[in-house]
Amino acid sequence: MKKTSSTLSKVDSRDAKLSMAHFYFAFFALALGGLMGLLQTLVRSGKVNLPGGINYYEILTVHGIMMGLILTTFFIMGFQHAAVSKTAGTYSNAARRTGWIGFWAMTIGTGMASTMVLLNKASVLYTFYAPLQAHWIFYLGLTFVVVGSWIDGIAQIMTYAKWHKKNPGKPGPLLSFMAVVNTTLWIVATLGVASTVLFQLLPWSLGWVDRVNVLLSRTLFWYFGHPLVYFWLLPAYMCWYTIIPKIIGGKIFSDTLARLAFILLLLFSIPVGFHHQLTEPGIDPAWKFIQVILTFMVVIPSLMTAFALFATFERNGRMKGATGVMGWFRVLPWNDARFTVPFIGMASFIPGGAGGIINASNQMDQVVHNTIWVTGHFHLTAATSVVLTFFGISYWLVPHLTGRKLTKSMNKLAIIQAWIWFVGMVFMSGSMHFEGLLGAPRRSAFSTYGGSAQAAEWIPYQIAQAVGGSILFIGIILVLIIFINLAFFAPKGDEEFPVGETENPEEVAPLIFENWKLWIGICIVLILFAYTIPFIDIIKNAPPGSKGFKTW
Ligand code: HAS
Ligand code: CU
Repeated sequence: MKKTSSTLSKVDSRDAKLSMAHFYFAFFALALGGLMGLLQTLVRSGKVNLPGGINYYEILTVHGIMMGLILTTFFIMGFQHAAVSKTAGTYSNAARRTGWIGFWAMTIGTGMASTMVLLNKASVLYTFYAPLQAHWIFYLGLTFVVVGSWIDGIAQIMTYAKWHKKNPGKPGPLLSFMAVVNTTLWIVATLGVASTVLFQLLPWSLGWVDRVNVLLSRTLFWYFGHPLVYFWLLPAYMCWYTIIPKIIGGKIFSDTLARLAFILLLLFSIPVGFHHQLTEPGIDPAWKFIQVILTFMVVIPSLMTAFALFATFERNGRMKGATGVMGWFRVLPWNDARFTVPFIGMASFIPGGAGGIINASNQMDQVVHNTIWVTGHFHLTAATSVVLTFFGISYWLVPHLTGRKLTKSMNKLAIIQAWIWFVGMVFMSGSMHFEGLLGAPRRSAFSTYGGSAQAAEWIPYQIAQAVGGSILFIGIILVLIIFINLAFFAPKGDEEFPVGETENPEEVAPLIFENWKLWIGICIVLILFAYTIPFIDIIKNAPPGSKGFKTW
């Protein structure tokens, strides 16, 4: 067979295995987490009771951890390995070994943490806030997951550095650059959660100390929690910026704009955790205000992204003879799952992002905080925009890595799957938003409020959520069917790994983007600025008994 450029540039089969190992685990997490999600919506409808006295918070914890922490981290690391291997070159043996060590550390950690949750010894939700306490094995397991993901990320950084050694004075390939930004963001962010787990929660659950400074641990969690959501989002942006243009037969609007957006996301994602703590006492309102301003800064690169995407679509439309304001819309390849599935995610990010801006606006957050509105918000952003994009990626990446083809029938099923997801989410997330405005709490078992006078008002929305949850569960079954087909049964062949080119072939991104010392330096300065004084306050003014080294 004559080798075409697409076969030549296939991801090396050894790297493909590493990537696929991550995907198997990610989709397993999806199956388990999805089942728990279905149960939750049924229980909240007030019509179903959990059998055998299973605790509502236990299934809520499994759902949150599997979907929010395990599916995402495994998928992202698997995708980034493939993206870096494809665009910066095959991994060295050392990098590949590093990737495998990362994978196994994450897998062992997941096993430890999920065993404890399934034994009802860690029903502490995915945010594991103190004073809820879990078994120490749960915290140790999470530490393994985090450290494993760092090791995974190091394999990507090693490969990127190798590319630079071979190509001095040039900006790295865009997709690899983006993966490395995301890994950097992740490493800086997870330092917060690692510190609360190692220095506070683990010693406390082992009984070495009898109290923790709760505000300090929540603040360290949210130092991590906001960039966590960008760690999920950035791989979706990688697809939107670099892969979608190729699939639709267009061009990347601007390589430089994409890099700038990623750097801004790195800088402004971290010093904003207080926007999750706006109603929390013990934090000076002036610092909350500063972090709200910084939150509005981090919205800017997303607006830049929306601009660049519209520009790509618009120019692609014009090139194909489309006219009028919406002409570009009609010439998009609606029958191609690789496009349609992530596009539905992208479109959902418009209301999802708007909801985020509402949350970040202090006064409005007073209305929605701790209501199920917030759950609605992240089911649009994380569980629709991000996850549909991940599904869309896997529909070509899995066959690419396993040497198979996305067949016509699977392509069709994938499009159906995405529309089912969308409809399920309109019901579920939509009704969560409305119910939240009526004051319905999030994270609460029906039994705690089911008999209250207000609950009667909420019940129709909760039934709508159960309908949505059931539709979404059908969506999950379809994803699993497609994934298993593409991994094991689809016909052998060459599926393309689409990577777009920039519209202006002469465009070379400024080398300043590769000045990692500068970016990490600014990132640290911003973190120190946003957090130093609040941390001093939180430690100095801690309630009696939770002060001092011994107790925090
Ligand atoms: Fe959020 C709570 C603020 C984005 C996830 N968020 C959460 C929680 C999660 C989460 C999981 O300020 C709950 C945490 C918990 O358990 O308590 N969020 C924001 C802001 C943004 C934002 C300002 N969030 C996300 C993303 C997430 C995510 C992304 C996951 C992936 N969020 C908050 C706040 C809270 C919060 C508060 C705390 C609330 C509380 O009280 O507890 C922004 O980054 C959003 C910017 C986005 C945009 C949209 C750009 C649009 C694009 C698409 C273009 C589309 C095209 C297609 C081109 C400005 C890029 C065209 C198609 C057509 C059909 C026309
Ligand atoms: Cu946030």
